[in-house]
Amino acid sequence: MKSANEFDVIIVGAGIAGMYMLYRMRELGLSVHVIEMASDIGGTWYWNRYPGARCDTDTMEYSYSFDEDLQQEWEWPERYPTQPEILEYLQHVAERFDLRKDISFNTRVETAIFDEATSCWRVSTDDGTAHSARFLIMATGCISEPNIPAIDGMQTFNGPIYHTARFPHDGVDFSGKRVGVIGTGSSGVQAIPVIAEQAAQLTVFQRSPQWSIPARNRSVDPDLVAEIKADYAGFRARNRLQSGAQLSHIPANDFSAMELSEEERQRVLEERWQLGGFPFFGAFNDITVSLESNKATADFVRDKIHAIVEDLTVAEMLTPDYTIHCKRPVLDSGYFEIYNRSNVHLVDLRATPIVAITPNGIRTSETDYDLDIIVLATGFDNMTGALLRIDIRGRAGLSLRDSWANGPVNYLGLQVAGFPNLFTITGPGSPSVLTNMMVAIEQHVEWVTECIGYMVDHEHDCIEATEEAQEAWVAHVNEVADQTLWVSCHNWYQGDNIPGKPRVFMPLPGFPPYVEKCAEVVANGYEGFVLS
Ligand code: N01
Repeated sequence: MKSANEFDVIIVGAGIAGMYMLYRMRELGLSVHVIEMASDIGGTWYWNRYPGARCDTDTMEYSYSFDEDLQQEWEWPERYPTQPEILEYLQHVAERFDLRKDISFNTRVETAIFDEATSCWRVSTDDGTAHSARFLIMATGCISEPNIPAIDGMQTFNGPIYHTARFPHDGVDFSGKRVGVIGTGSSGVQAIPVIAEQAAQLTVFQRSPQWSIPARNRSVDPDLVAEIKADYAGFRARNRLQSGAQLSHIPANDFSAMELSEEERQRVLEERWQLGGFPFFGAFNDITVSLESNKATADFVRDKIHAIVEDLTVAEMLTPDYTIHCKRPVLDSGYFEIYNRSNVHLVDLRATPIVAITPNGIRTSETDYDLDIIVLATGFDNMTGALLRIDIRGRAGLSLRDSWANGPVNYLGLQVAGFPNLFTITGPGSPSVLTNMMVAIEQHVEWVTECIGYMVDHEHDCIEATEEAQEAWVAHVNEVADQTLWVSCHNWYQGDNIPGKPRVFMPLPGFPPYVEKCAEVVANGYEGFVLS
C-alpha cells in the first residue's frame, strides 16, 4: 500500500455532480480530492458516445447556473446539445475553474470503510492507494453502471459487441455492415436512425415498444437566448418551481384532458406534438396520475405511430400497451420513420425471445439473424448500481449492500442511517431522474455544502440520519409514488430491467415540495439527523 492521502472531503466521480461539488468544497476552504474511473471529467457525457447521443433537455436549461459569467458567455448552437458539445462545455468548466488538479483519473474506488475510532472514511482504490477523509460524497451518477445482459454465447460472437454507454472513442463505421441493436430506450431510439442511415442492414431487437415523441431539434432562437440571458437567474428560478418539469421552460397546461371536448383535446395534443420534446407531456396536468387523461394522450400517440409507419404489422409491434410516460419518456428524431426503410427489420422479443448469441449473430426462438456488429442499448443498473459496486461499510461494519438488500433506504435521498458523513448526490429517494438532472444536482450539492459548512462552523464531527427519519422518508417516497401511474408498468424506476433487483420505486416524484422539505430540515436544526 502507498502512504495514506488524507483529505477533509473525498468525492467519487467527476461528472456534472462531482465537478460542482469539488468547486463548492474548495470554496469552503476544505482539502478535497476527487476519484474518477474515466480518463477525464464528464461522467455520463464522457462515456455515452454512441451515434446520435444528445441530451433531451433544452440547452439553455442543461448547464450550470452557479456562475453568472459562465452562463452568460457559453453559446449553444441547437435546442438540444449533442454529447460532444456537452463534453466540450464540461471541459471548458474544468479548465475555467482549474478542477483537474484535484482529480485522480483512471482510478476506481473499491472499498469505503467508516473508521469509528477516528470518524473517518478509509477509501481504497484499484491502484492500491489508501485515502482517508472525514466526508465521503458519492457523485457516482444515477444512470452510470451499464446493464450487460447475460445472454448465452455472448463470448462466441465473431464480430464486436458494443454497449451504448461504453462506445469506442473514435466511433464505429457501420457502412456496409449487418448490425443488430438490442434495446429501444432513449439510447437505442437515438442511435437506431443514425445507424440505419449507414448500415447495409439493421435489425432492431425490441423487448418493449416506446411511446416516443418527436424531439423537434432546431437551431437556437437568438431572440429567445437574449431574452433568457437578460434574466438568466430568474429563468432558472422559475424552472425550478415547475412541478415535475424542470425539463422544459414551456409551462404545462393547468387543466385535465377530461375537462375538454374531444375536439379541444385533439387540438391541444396536436399543438404540443408540434412543439415536440417534454412539453408534449405538459398538454394536461394529470397525465401521470389520471388513467383517463393518460389514455387520451396515449391514443393520440398511437394514431401518430400508425400514421407514420406504413406496414400495419410493424406499426402494431411499435405501439406500446402500457400507460404513456410510465417508462421514462423517450424523444426521437425520425425514429418511427426509419421502419419504412427496406434495410431496417424489427424483431419482437416478446413473441420470439433471444435464445443465444452465436458466432454469426443472434438466435431467437424462431430465427437466426446473421450480423457483423451487435450494439447493446440495454441501459443501466440505475440509481443503485454504481453505489453498490463499491463495498461501502458504515458503523460496526454494516454493509450498504446488506442495508439495501430489499431496495434502497435513506433519508432525503442524501444519507443512509448507519453511514455517518456519507452523502449521495441525487441518491434514490430524491427527485433526481424525474427532473432535469442539472437542477437536481445543483440543489443537492448546495444542500450538502451548506450542511458541511454548518458542521465546520459548529465544530461537529459527524452527521448521521436517524433510523426513524429514514423509515418515515421511505414510507413517504412510496406513498407519493403509489399515487402516480409510474408504478403501473415495468420500468427502470422500479428496477424492473435488472433480473433479481428488488422492486422498489426509487426516485421521489415532485421537485418543489422536496426542495421545501430540505430547507425545512435545515431550518429545524437538521431535523432527522444526529449531529455529534
Ligand atoms: O436504457 P433503458 P437507455 N434483452 O433502460 C431493453 C437516460 N438517457 O440507455 O424496456 C432485450 O431506457 C429494455 O427493454 P425493457 C434516460 O433517463 C437519456 O436507453 O426493459 N432487451 C429497453 O428497451 C433513459 O431512460 C438520454 O423491456 C433488453 C432498453 O433495453 C436512461 O438514460 C439518452 C434487455 C434499455 O432502455 C436509460 O436509457 C440516453 C435484454 N436482456 C439515455 N435488457 C437523453 O437525454 C434491457 N433491454 C436523450
